[in-house]
Amino acid sequence: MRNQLKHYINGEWTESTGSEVIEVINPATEEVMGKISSGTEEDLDKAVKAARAAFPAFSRSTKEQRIEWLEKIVQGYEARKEELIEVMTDELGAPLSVSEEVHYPMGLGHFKQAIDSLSDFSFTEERGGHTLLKESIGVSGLITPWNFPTNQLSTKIASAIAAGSPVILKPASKTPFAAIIVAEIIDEAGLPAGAFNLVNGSGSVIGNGISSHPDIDFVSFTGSGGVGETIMQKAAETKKKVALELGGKSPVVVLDDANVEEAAKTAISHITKNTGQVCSAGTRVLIPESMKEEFEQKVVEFLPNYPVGDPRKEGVATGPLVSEDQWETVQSYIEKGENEAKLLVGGAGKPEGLPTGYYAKPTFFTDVSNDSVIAQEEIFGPVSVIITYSDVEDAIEKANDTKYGLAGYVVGQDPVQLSYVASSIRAGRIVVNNAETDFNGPFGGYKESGIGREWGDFGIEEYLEVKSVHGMPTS
Ligand code: TAP
Repeated sequence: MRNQLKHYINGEWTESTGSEVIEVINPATEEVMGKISSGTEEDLDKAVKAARAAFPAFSRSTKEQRIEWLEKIVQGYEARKEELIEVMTDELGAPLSVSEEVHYPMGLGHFKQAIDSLSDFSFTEERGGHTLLKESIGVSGLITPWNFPTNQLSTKIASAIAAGSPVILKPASKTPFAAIIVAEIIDEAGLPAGAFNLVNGSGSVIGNGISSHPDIDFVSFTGSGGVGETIMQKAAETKKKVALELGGKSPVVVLDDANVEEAAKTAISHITKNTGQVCSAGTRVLIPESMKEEFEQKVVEFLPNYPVGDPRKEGVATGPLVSEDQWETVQSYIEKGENEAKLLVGGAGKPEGLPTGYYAKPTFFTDVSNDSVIAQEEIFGPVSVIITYSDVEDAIEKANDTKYGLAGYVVGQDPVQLSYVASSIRAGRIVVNNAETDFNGPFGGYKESGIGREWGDFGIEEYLEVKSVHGMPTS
């Protein structure tokens, strides 16, 4: 059992002022794996005061000093690799291989990238008639979701440290333990007291408190659109800046010269990796009418190669969903899909032999209309839809016929067509033929997928204000 009933405030693990606890459930066993404190407004207030007090010195720290802190965090993160992998498997249900190959390196990648980006970053620029100064935005509140326990908090924390902005982190209460390990790592890296604070608790108390707190200057949130909207409304009261990384319903455009086997594997990996609980997952497959039948056959043939099961068991590709609520939501969408379209593979209920744990069947629907509920709403589970198109213009129109714009994927061979489709999709990140992730590539959404960008130098900019100084003395 993992218990951490303290918050990390002003450089110390500090008793909560409240007595309520939140139980954290292992989604594979449905058992309580640990407890955290349900923080209070008083706890949050203490953390904000500590961050405010840290601000003057932290915001004036040198680039070299920030790089040194980030390097120590990288070393600490690497030293706790095994523990991070295990904890993410237990709290999220990610198979050990996914924790090791996806979650662990993504968390690490952002800290390393911040060092690279900071090395080349200029906080002062001469622009003819004025000097531009980039200065810390102030105290930043970070609210993170459960689906990538270290990725989202790492990109936010790394960028904030690079910018010299003190933070208060509120991790998702479903997956707090990886965040607690990261806090221990930061503690050992020797940041000034108050520069990093972690307050555990519910979204309704701590998340809400961060959004409306008059002494917090900026909120960076990743999660659902509904909560994003609430945060914007609350933040409006104190006119604070808000960055939102929300959901998506990203298209996978399969061009007519694509290798159909590769295209089927790509589509499958989007809903099996992390059990489809990925904001940028490609869950709308757009396929030429002429390729539909062969593509469907390949999906049905290859899907058993991505087995669902105990995330601690070797060979398992797909773990459970994070919680019972998430399981219920996914089931209701599968049931809707059964009325709206043709079930190709998968379906409602638990996979055979897995009565315990929040397991769902990886599911593909076909003959799907782009305006149906399952084609328009983010399901956040192992469910994908196959939609046909007549020509490339039709594919682009359908790809963009969504309120979201987080990501898009293109699979094919002709470089002219690939570039044309990549530049025509209205989304913040496009991946052509499963290209590798570049941690310096900005991440964020068009349309209702969000506001702002994270990762790399664009991520650092979010935690900065710009000041124009006219008549700055030159010596
Ligand atoms: P959210 O409810 O959006 O939770 C994300 C974070 O916001 C958590 O830390 C949560 O705290 C906090 N929060 C909740 N209510 C808040 C409020 N009123 N003010 C400020 N913060 C608040 O997401 P979820 O419940 O974890 O998942 C629900 C759906 O959101 C999913 O089905 C999926 O569609 C979407 N989602 C999207 C993403 C990304 S990356 N775009 C990630 C996760 C989920 P608690 O953990 O304490 O509730």
